This record gives sequence, structure tokens and C-alpha cells, in this order.
Amino acid sequence: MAKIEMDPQRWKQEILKKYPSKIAKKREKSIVVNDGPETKQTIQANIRTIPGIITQRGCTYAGCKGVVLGPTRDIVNLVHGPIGCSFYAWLTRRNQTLPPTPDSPNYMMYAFSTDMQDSNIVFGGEIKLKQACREAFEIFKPKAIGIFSTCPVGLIGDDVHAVAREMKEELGINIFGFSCEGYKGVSQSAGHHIANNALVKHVIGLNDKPAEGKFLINMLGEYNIGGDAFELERILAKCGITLNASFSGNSTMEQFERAHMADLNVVMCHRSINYVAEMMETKYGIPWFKVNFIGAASTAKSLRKIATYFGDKDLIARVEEVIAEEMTTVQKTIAEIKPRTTGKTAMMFVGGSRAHHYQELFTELGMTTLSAGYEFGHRDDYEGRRVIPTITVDADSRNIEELTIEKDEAKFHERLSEEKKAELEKDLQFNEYEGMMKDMEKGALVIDDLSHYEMEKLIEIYHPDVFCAGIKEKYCVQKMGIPLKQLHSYDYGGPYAGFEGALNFYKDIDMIVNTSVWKLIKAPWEKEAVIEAEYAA
Ligand code: CFM
Repeated sequence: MAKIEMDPQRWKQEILKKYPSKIAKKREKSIVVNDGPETKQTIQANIRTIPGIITQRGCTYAGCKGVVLGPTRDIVNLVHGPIGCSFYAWLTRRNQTLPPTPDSPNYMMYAFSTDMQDSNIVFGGEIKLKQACREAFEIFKPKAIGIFSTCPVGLIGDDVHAVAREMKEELGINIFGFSCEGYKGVSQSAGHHIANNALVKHVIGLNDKPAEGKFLINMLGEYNIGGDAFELERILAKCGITLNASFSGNSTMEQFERAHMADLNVVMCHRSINYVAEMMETKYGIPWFKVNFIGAASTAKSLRKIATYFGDKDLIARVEEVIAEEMTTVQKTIAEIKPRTTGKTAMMFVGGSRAHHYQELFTELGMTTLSAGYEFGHRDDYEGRRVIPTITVDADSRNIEELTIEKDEAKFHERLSEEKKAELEKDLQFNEYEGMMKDMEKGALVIDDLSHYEMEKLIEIYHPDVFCAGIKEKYCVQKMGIPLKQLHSYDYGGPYAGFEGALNFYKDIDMIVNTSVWKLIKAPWEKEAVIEAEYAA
């Protein structure tokens, strides 16, 4: 843990030094030296990336189409736009899904696009979009089509919602549109919100037949990266908890439609789906709390929270049995690996939730997180939901529709009395997420929307044993002699969620931080002298 004490304030200044003063002033507010668990610090987040800075972020379309709707196998996700937007969202690790039979609808391997051409930009693309809907319907007979707007759609003014309404009428299936043009927000975070709104508006509540079984829950914000959902489904089934719907790992349209029939919403990734949790509570009376299935201890804790919520003696006993059984292997593996990983250091700059969740796994290995940050988290993901009332709504957030949600008198029912809820509050912490910063050590650097330059500087200063980010960062970091673990795609490994996932992660990290191959690589500044100069003008 020695490294974390190394004068972080000085390193913060060192990182900012290179920027022109106006930019340094802006970035300064997004780089925080953490005060420790009691922190009440403020961080600047969810604002526009400064033009010219190389950001890790993606676009609004990516958050809507790729993240939230992408993992659902039986919706035709039709992209209205140039082919590139589809091509780069096609056949990624999100395409893991397990249809119950070989004949069950599964469109994950296809890329549906209107393939807009110059003439569609000039004369409009609505006719082509209608044709695409008809063609998709004719070939696949899907239950639903989602239409996703890319940047040019917003610029030329095609009305995807009008087309969706017309096609819904004509084809007799559920068709809905998303105004998720890439530029709609400052990052993919806006796309999550747009996706959540449309699911609540057009899908949730359509089918009153719940999943069969006891203890019905919906898992919100779990997207089956690297097969995580399969491991979580295994654990829940073993405990006797019924997964009524998942948003959206290994999910189906039917699950979304019946989501309002569950008795509890548990939220994994707070950033991407807290909107659905809140809207479903108002509309249908389903309580929600935060869980985390990344890390063995966190998995156990989350299962206990679910059992406590239902308060059923048999369920509580069964959950304890499962935890005891699974933890035996986990503890054995930790005992073997931990001596080799203790004292090693990590950094992680990922999305809007994993940079927090994965710190748990490193802690279990005796490792320290020196620095971490989100690409597109909001202040509440860093500081906790208590700060939500103080977050200023800027023009970029105002761009996204705020739905007015009211109680659905016919479908609302109270799952917990006010008294019962108050009694459980201490253990379950309803409607709460305390954010990343309070779980981080004093002196750790928390950095929002890390730039490429800042990343290089951090590595140069701290030399972490492993750097976690995505494919855009991977090879730059590895050329600096530091191994990079992708936490978006898991480098095609995983699953990392749940108990078996934790075992996979321990083994992978053990290999990564203990291989000698990285010692053979020299970073450029170690190999040759660097000459620096400044203009005298
Ligand atoms: Fe939530 Fe995600 Fe993430 Fe996210 Fe993502 Fe992702 Fe991520 Mo990549 S929904 S915020 S927009 S946990 S795609 S499954 S890995 S950046 S940390």
C-alpha cells in the first residue's frame, strides 16, 4: 500500500501542468485526491469532453442500442443510419445469449441497418426505413422491432417515432423508436436514459403473466458480458430465487413485458438503469435496492439482501447453504493465490459502474486500487445518490426527455407495508447507492473522463501492476510495459460475476500480475532520452 501515499496532490499538479491554463482549470475539477471513506468531496462529471482531448467515451447511440437493448435476442434492433454505425455494433461479446431451443428466435448474429446513402440524407430516409421494417417482418416475423436513430437521422429530421407508429399499425407487432442520435448527450449515458424511457413507455407492463416460481425478482443493469448472466442465473436458481426479467443480459421481449409482475428490482449497474428502477417503483410499487455480484463477498452479501427482503425462513436457510458451499472453493483459491497478488496495484477506468465494482475483486486478492474513474458516470455514481438534488441540470441533460410517471392504478400493488420497509431499511438500504469514492482509499486519485494523456502520465508516475480499461486503451498501455485487462469484454475471458466468476478473475489476475513478460518491455522514456522544448513566442 506504500504507493498510494506518494503525494497524490503533487501528481495531480504534474498531470495538469501540460494543459493550457483554461483547460487545466476545467480538468482540475474532474481529478480528486480521495479523502477516504468519510469523504464528502465533489467531483465534476457528466459534462462535455473538451474538444481535442482523446476521451475513452462512446456515443449516445452506443449506450441505447449497444448496451441496453443489444443483449435481447428476440427484438430486431434496426439501426437507421449509415452502415458503419451498425457494423461497429455488430457481433461483439454482447452476443452471448442462450435460446431455450434451437428454433427459438435469436437475431443477435444479424446486423439490421437501413444503410443510408447520400440520397437518403438529401431527400430523407423515412421511406427506406419503412421498407426495412416490412422486409425484417417478412423474413423474421419478430415480436418487436426497435428503431435506433444515428446522428444523420436527427440532423435531417427523419421522424422515426411516426414511422414506428405507422409500421406498428400496418404490421401488427410492437415497433418503437429511439431518438438516440450519437450527439444527443455527452456520452453513452444519455443513451441509457433514452432506452429506459422507451422500455417503460412501450414494453414494460404489456403481459401480466409472471415467470413461474417463488420469490420473483428482476435483475436490472446486468448485461451478460462474458457470460456473467449465465453464472448469476445458476446461482439464483440454486437458491430458489426466480428471475422474472433481466435488463438485459440473456433477455427476451417477454421478460421485459412481464417485468411489472416481480416483487423486487435489484440494481447491478446503477448508472445505466436507475431510471427504470425508479419509474417501476412509482408506476407499479416495486421496491428496489442496489446489489453487486462482482466479487465473492459482494455476491454473498447481495444474496443475503434478497433473502432478507422476502423474509422466508426456508429461503434464508437455502441462501446460507449455497453461500457456504460456494465459498469453500472461493476461500481455497484465495488462500492459494493471495500470497502472490498481495501488495500489487491496480488502476481502472471503465464505463459507469465497473470501475467501482471491480475494486472488490482486487481487494479480495490483497491488491490496492491506486486510481480509478468512470468514463461517463454522473456525480451520484462517485459521491452517492444523496447528491442528486444538488446536481445542476445543464443543456445536455435537458436534451433527454423526462417522463412523467404516474401510479398505474390497475397494476400497482404494495409489496411491503411502510412499517416493514422502514424495518428492513437498515439492512437493505432501499433506493440507495453510495458511489465509488467512499469505498476508495485515502489518497487514491479519482478521475472522471480520463484523457489519453492523463492515462499515460498516470502510468509513468505510478507503474501499476495492472491497468483495467478497454480495447482503445489496451495496446497503448501494453506498449508502455503494463498489462491491460479489458473490463468491458474481459478479453474474451470470463464470466467474472458471481462465485465462479470470481474464481476466473483471481486466476486471470494472478497470471497477469505475475508473468515476467512485462519486465522485458521498456517504455519509450526508459529506452531513450526525451527532449522537451517550448515555443518562446
Ligand atoms: Fe453499466 Fe455496463 Fe458499465 Fe455501462 Fe458500458 Fe458495459 Fe461498461 Mo462497456 S451498462 S456502465 S455503458 S456496467 S458497455 S455492460 S462494460 S462501459 S462499466
